Amino acid sequence: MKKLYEEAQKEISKADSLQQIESLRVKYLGKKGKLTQILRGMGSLKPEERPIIGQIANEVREKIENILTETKNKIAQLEKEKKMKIEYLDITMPGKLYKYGHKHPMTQVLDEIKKIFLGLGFSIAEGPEIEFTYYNFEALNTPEDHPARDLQDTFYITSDILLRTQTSPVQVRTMEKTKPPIRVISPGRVYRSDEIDATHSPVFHQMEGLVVDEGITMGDLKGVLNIFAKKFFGEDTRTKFRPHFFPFTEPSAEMDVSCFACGGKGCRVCGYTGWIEILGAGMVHPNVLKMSGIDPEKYTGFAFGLGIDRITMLKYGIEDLRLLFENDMRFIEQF
Ligand code: 2U9
Repeated sequence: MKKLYEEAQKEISKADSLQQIESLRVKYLGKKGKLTQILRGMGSLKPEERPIIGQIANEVREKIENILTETKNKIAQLEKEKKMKIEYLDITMPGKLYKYGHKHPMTQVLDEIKKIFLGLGFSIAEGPEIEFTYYNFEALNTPEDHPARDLQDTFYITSDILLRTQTSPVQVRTMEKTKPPIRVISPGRVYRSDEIDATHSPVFHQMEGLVVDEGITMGDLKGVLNIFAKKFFGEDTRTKFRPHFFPFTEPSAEMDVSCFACGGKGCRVCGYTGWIEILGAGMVHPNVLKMSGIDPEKYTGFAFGLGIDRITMLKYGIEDLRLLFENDMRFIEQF
């Protein structure tokens, strides 16, 4: 038994894994282990020898158990240290910065403009981008010989169907199906057969507005568009209306705002004029009201239209329209 103990001690001291410890425990102390085998042989001893040998066997078992436990704890500690070394985590390291997406600059501008008009009691109207020629031109008092109707300027699908060149068809459809008072804005994509350059794209974005009710005047037009200009470009913004021509409005005007970059003194942004052209507007032509089933003797209205792409470029000082469509992350991330 002494030899057995020494042998066990030697083997256990060499063990370097928990599995080895377990197999050594089985080898020496298990049911078929070496110590059990010795105890089985006790039958051949003299009766007076048995308790003495039995006691020694118990002592040996206890001692082997002790060194097994001791070594097991040592190995467990070493393994833990090894694991800690491999899995070391520096909790003082700066965290990983997650990239958050955000809205496209043009969407941000459109959201801002929509919010202003929603606050003024307008609602949003939408309609198809593929339109009947009727809604895009005839219903808007744009005659057959108007240059905008030229094949060179408009994408026709058939002679009756085209890609809308303005969002006005949406308002025509609104007038057909709703009785005044009407207060709508119609943001959306529009198409024109233009060559791509720094200020032109065959697809761009517009927002138009329409108000129809009894007693609507040019004063209402100026009042609403003044509020819009101040809310969007800043409270100090002044506006100026210049006469213009559109087939669907009469009288028509273009609105300039005092330059938001220089306040009107003149700078590169406003081409040293102090003013920036922002939108077109006018009183809805009586023919347009009539064609959509609204009595021009009873009702009047005003309408306006602005280019979202252009306003976005102005607001952020973007000099090339193509940047808004290319989605180059180096550009997009700046907004
Ligand atoms: C109806 C009646 C009248 C919409 C209008 C403009 C003036 C205008 C341009 C701005 C820049 C188009 O994107 S742009 O090139 N638009 O100047 N739009 S009045 O007039 C309407 C609309 C609908 C029934």
